Amino acid sequence: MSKLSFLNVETTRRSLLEYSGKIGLGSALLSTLTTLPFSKKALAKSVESQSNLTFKHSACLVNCGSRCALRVTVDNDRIVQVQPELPTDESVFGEHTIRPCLRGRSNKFRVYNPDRLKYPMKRVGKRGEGKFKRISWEEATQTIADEIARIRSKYGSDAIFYQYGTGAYYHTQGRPAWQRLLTCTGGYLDYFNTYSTAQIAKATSYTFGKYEGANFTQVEDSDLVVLFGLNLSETRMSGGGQVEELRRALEKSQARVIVIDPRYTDSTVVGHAEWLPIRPTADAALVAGLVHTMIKEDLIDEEHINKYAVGFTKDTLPTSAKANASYKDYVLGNGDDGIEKTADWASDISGIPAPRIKQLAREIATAKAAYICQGWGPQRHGNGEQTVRAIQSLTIIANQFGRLGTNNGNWPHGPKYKVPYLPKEENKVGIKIPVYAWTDAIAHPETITAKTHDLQGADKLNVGIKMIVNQAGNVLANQHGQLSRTRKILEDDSLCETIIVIDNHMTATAKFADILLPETSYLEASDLVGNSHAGAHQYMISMENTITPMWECRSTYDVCADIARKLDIEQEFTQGRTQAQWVEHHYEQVRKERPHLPPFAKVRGTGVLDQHLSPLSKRPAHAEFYANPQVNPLGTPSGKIEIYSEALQELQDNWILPEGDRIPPIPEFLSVPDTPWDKKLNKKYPLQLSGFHTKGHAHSTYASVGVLKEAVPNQIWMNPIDAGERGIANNDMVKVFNDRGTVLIEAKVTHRILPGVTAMPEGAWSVYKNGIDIGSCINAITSHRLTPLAKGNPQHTNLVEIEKA
Ligand SMILES: Nc1nc2c(c(=O)[nH]1)N[C@H]1C(S)=C(S)[C@@H](COP(=O)(O)OP(=O)(O)OC[C@H]3O[C@@H](n4cnc5c(=O)[nH]c(N)nc54)[C@H](O)[C@@H]3O)O[C@H]1N2
Ligand SMILES: Nc1nc2c(c(=O)[nH]1)N[C@H]1C(S)=C(S)[C@@H](COP(=O)(O)OP(=O)(O)OC[C@H]3O[C@@H](n4cnc5c(=O)[nH]c(N)nc54)[C@H](O)[C@@H]3O)O[C@H]1N2
Ligand code: SF4
Ligand SMILES: [Mo]
Repeated sequence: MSKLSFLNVETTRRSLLEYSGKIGLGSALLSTLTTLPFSKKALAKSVESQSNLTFKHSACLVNCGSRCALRVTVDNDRIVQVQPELPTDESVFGEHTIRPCLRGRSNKFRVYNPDRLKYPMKRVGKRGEGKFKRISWEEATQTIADEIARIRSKYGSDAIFYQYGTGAYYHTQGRPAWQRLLTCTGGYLDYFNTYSTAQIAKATSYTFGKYEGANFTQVEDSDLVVLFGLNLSETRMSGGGQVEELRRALEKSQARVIVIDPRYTDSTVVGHAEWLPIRPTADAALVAGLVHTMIKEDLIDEEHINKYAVGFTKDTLPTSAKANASYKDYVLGNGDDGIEKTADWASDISGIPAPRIKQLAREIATAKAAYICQGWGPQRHGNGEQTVRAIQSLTIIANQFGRLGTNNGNWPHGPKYKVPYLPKEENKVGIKIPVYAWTDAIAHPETITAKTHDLQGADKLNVGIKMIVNQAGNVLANQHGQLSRTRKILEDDSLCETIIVIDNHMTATAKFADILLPETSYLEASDLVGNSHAGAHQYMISMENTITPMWECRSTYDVCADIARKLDIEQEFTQGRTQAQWVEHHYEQVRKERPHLPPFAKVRGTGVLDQHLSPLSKRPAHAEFYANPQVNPLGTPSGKIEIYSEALQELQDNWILPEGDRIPPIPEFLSVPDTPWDKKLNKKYPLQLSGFHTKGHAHSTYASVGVLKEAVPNQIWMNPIDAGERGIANNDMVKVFNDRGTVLIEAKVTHRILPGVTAMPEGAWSVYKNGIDIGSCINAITSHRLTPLAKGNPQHTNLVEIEKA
């Protein structure tokens, strides 16, 4: 059986032999085929010529940061298998060319999953109950057109919210199609921030002006790599993406790798790295401890720091600052809190032994070129902005900034291959809420203002959200914090009156739809897409539907064009083009810039096109600024790196913050709610719980695929000490709870996590029964509290108790 798995894991030997007879494969060839690795070009060619199987080219469009091409074997309009593309002469990484991970390769099971949405439906039961009735596309599109018109005239266009959603990165259908439709008909209430990077994006603008980071190819010239909560082995898994880039660079430089993470991650294992286990939210304290040692042991060059940064020493503070407000004063105990940030102090908070902190300070400060980087887990916390700015500041303080082999503390976005998207018109509403505040924008719109929520484009909200268009997203009932609260708000259909959901599967969010539409899955769709942002490897993919769309699934381009016709704006929406014509139009736009490309007819549906490594791949972060800070200032008010930010102090003075929230001008360690420093709550809930992104799924996408669930079960990681105290053994079912809810999940008892700390993958499918999430979805117990500066999501900051179920 295992040898036969090349065709179909569900195929028996007998059926395969019958099948091979039908398609004319000799048994000798068949046995060769089923034993040899299939990535051999010649062999594949011979198969193509001798059989009736066809090979089609698609892509995995999920939001994992990578973008993998898929080579799909099809028999009689049926997907037989999904594999990596074959290497070509262009392949940047040779055999490792854009190699899809386990999720991409499981696509057959995602396409044929029993939970697929098949027909348009409308809700018949109570909102959220999940009872639907099949309707025609005609009725569905007419209802949506009517609702758009009704909500606009009754409440205004700012009552229509276009919800966050990252399930599919199409260029000519999906999200761009809905955005085009909604902007053509008067606009919508928009959001700023993402669930991914709210804290780091905002905080970075105060340190550096704009977000950038040095590609991992930089590591070729490093002797030390320090990764704060960066787990590329799970979060950037493509063979053509960042995990491969870092591996190759390390092979060249042989740099030592240190990973600072509450968990001993796959990246730590694979990178032969040293693991420094840290308590969640404690990174800014660790950094202060490191800088303390560097100051005390005379390992820093103040003149060099002051050339590039403001706020490390007194004499570079702006005149508005208090005399003792510098970062150096904070570290040495001269700041307002009067506490010296010794290694012992940092050890008490972070859990890392003081001698190791001192040694790490020496290692970083004396490295020839240290590449310092952070994932986005460290910032998805209540004090994430502080963590971000502390790690960024460390790079210039330790003189590990600007030179070859160094970085600015940020996870790099690789340069994208620019493939156009369906254009959207100007959004006439012009108002943006922080994305994590959408529940409040439904239930308490009057509380959302510029000074409380950083509301953009207006001082306050008008009526709030009355209609949601939810395309390829599962935040309504799976991916947002404190789901019990979210569900209650959505169940009340007098608040948000209309919810449109477009998905492939019957998700928790789909159950909250009033109108539920089935879209084609990746393998049923045609488009021209660029590489994502993961790595210096650039390319585009021409994908063509590998099978005929099943049931009544349709492309949202066609659906939106139907709605546009009903609203009398079809011509405006389509500009006279079909989706296929838009795809060709986009290709021709690319070809204008890259005349070496062949005509579209030659490459349509052929998969990966125009692979190359970005010429920017060897540039250190902010290289021009480093070379000449006077001539090439940063985008900050001072033009320098702002360790002290006057603009942040102004926000602290002018914004209305909830009690206990602070926005300090320097990257201090802040103890925030739901951490061990929240003493009262910590007594009741003694364990920290952090989330993580698992290789088993990309958020909730792929999370219902059976083979993946078996390969990578959703489990809560617990240290044997914590498990032992609670009589919990490995693989026991446990209840994880706090005041916000209860989750049922299997325990993974392991030394790979610190005592006192637990961790759960995010993205498991939420299933509520009697008030308990029996689907192991972490968001039953996460918080919806906004972070102080970014107004972002602190979904990794939680306190819980655990008991055997
Ligand atoms: N397989 C897979 N890949 C994905 C995704 C997915 O769901 N599945 N999601 C994609 C998306 S949209 C995004 S935004 C990115 C997310 O990428 P990240 O946000 O970086 O991923 P996380 O797993 O949340 O966090 C990374 C690591 O940080 C650690 N960590 C948590 N808290 C702390 C802390 O306080 N300090 C330190 N030092 N470490 C901490 C976690 O244990 C984890 O190992 O990944 C992308 N890639
Ligand atoms: N507790 C906790 N919560 C988190 C996070 C965390 O770290 N911890 N991470 C946050 C982050 S970084 C992110 S980016 C968000 C992600 O949250 P979402 O953007 O909601 O991502 P998914 O959960 O993958 O939901 C995507 C949906 O798109 C659907 N889909 C896939 N392909 C298609 C398609 O071709 N067409 C259509 N119409 N639908 C499709 C999938 O079935 C799925 O329902 O989650 C956030 N939530
Ligand atoms: S999930 Fe990401 S890494 Fe895996 S196949 Fe899809 S795009 Fe590639
Ligand atoms: Mo994300």
